[in-house]
Amino acid sequence: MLTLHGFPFSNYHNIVKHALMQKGVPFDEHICYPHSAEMMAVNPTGKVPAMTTEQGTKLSESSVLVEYLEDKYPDIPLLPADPEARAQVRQMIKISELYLELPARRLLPAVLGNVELPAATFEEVKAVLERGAQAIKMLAVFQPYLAGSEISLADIYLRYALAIPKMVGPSRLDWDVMEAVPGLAAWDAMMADTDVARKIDEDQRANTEEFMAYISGS
Ligand SMILES: N[C@@H](CCC(=O)N[C@@H](CS)C(=O)NCC(=O)O)C(=O)O
Repeated sequence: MLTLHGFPFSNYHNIVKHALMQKGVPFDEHICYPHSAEMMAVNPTGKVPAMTTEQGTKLSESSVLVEYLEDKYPDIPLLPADPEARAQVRQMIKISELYLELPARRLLPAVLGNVELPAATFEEVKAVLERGAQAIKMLAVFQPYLAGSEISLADIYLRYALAIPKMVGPSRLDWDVMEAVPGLAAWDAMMADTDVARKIDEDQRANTEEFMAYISGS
């Protein structure tokens, strides 16, 4: 059986877990933390998540993993068939990663580790986040999903890419992504109101204590 390696507190882990569950692909969840010997054995970067496929191939990088799932298990598609529409879904995935998740992540040391960051970092992060939010505002159709009437990888990716912007925006930047993009809050509530999302959120809550212990020990 396919194995997903990582931990349920991780938003990147949950992108892949959500895609697996949405597609109904059976998998084992092997709980391990970044840079542990177990993780290094399956992912040379040591980051979460990684996957061992049914064939035994070890793969990493969340976007690569969800694309692999789409290639390997096409029965329940999460990308449109039309190449133009497929590219538009991938465009929203890329924007979610580069202009929302990654810049907001730069503030995690301040939030989780009480590290003092220079004011310029906050300004830089806010400028990139505003650009990401503006791009999603222009690209997403919310009918009711980002790319139209069917859920796609863009919806799954953005749901978890928003985790850190939602946390650091109001508390550190005096800015709220949920207000910056009309329709985003309703879409987010709709995405949360599914069996798959509820299970993932429940697993995340259950992993919080262990994850915090990992953070304080690392
Ligand atoms: N580009 C990677 C990012 C994964 C990532 O940053 N995962 C976090 C956990 S949410 C991690 O492993 N952090 C440890 C580190 O950055 O060394 C992906 O898309 O899978």
